[in-house]
Amino acid sequence: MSSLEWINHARSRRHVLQAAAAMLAAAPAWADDVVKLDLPGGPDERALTTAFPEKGQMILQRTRPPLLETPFPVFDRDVFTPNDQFFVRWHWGVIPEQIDVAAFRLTVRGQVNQLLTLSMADVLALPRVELAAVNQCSGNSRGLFQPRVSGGQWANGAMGNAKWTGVRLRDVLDRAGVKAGAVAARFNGLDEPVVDGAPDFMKSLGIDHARDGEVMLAYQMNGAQLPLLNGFPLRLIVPGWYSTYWVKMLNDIEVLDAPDENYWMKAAYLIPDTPGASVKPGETGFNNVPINRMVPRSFFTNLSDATTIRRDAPVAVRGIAFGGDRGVARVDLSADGGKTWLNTTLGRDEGTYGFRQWTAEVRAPASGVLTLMARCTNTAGVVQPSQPNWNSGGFMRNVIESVHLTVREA
Ligand SMILES: Nc1nc2c(c(=O)[nH]1)N[C@H]1C(S)=C(S)[C@@H](COP(=O)(O)O)O[C@H]1N2
Ligand SMILES: [Mo]
Repeated sequence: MSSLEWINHARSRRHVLQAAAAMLAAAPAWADDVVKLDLPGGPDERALTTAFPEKGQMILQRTRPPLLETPFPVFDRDVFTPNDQFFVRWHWGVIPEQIDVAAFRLTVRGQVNQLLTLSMADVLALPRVELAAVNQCSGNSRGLFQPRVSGGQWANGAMGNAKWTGVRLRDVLDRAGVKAGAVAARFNGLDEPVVDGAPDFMKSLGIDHARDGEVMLAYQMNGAQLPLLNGFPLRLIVPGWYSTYWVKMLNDIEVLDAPDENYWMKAAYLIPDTPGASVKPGETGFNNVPINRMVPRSFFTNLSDATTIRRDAPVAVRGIAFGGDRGVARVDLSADGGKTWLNTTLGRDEGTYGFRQWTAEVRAPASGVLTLMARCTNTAGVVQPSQPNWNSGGFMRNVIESVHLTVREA
């Protein structure tokens, strides 16, 4: 899409979003169908919905503000998650239902030489960059925590991979001119708290991180404008970091000369400063730090505990993996409870921070149950743990995933 096409398309799209307005306000939550979930603490099933603007079928967690999860079979189709089935998460219910692109401005202020006010045309005129990256909620898979913790009970679908197109945050900051003594950049979007005095959602990055040339402001996702619910017209992309930092509908950047003490950095999204952010339930005496880099994960996409195979017949096994803040070095598969591991074949490398498909073939030697385990190692040598981590926030869930296949006689 050229810059002019982007702007024209944004204008013509406005009526779609107007229709969305009524929908978001009233939040009709009629269910098309239900999906079975394998969450230890329940619920056992959840509604599937197509009621949200620009979204296809999604798992409905909450209507206002919307929490929509990607149905897991979507991840088997492509390493890029389609925009209309990309998960959605907002903290506060006051979300603009339409954006007047002509009037939209991004402000850069604070410890800068000159205050910047950029229109979308100004943003589109900056050098264009593109990058594949996984957007994963810090609480993805929280519903699998045992003991159970409070918060959105996601299964594994609060993640997605997209090709993001936009501009470097560094280029924007350089235009404003970051002053010596700047320590962080704080990002705020157009959404607002429903109740007076509640903390507006804002996140910060250290100034060197913000200027690393990889952090970007995206105006396109998989070659199309961002869906409204995924942050139209502009959002922050922080490759390799949890998506709490990926501020949507971004319209304000403030360069700070002191660490950010706002609620969302100081009180929320803290993890134990321990290996894998893991502690024992009830444990105390550890430090907390803001959540940050992602860790490697891998998943089966074409097989589940509901799959039946035949003894001795070749079975194609497929999945996706990502390396967290690095690329995927390898994904290994075990059919003997982790005693021996077989190297799987990796699919095309679409970029360090994206999903990588992996494939293998197995045969079940005996009828009964065949358990398969998938384990990702990233290019820094970080390997997935065999035991799941635990913390009271339900953050950073990670474990070598297993599927239990039913094997019947040939
Ligand atoms: N403006 C704004 N940006 C936000 C949030 C929010 O509440 N408001 N939530 C963050 C969190 S916690 C997540 S998981 C991601 C979700 O991105 P998505 O809805 O595009 O999947 O948005 C992030 N950016
Ligand atoms: Mo999140």
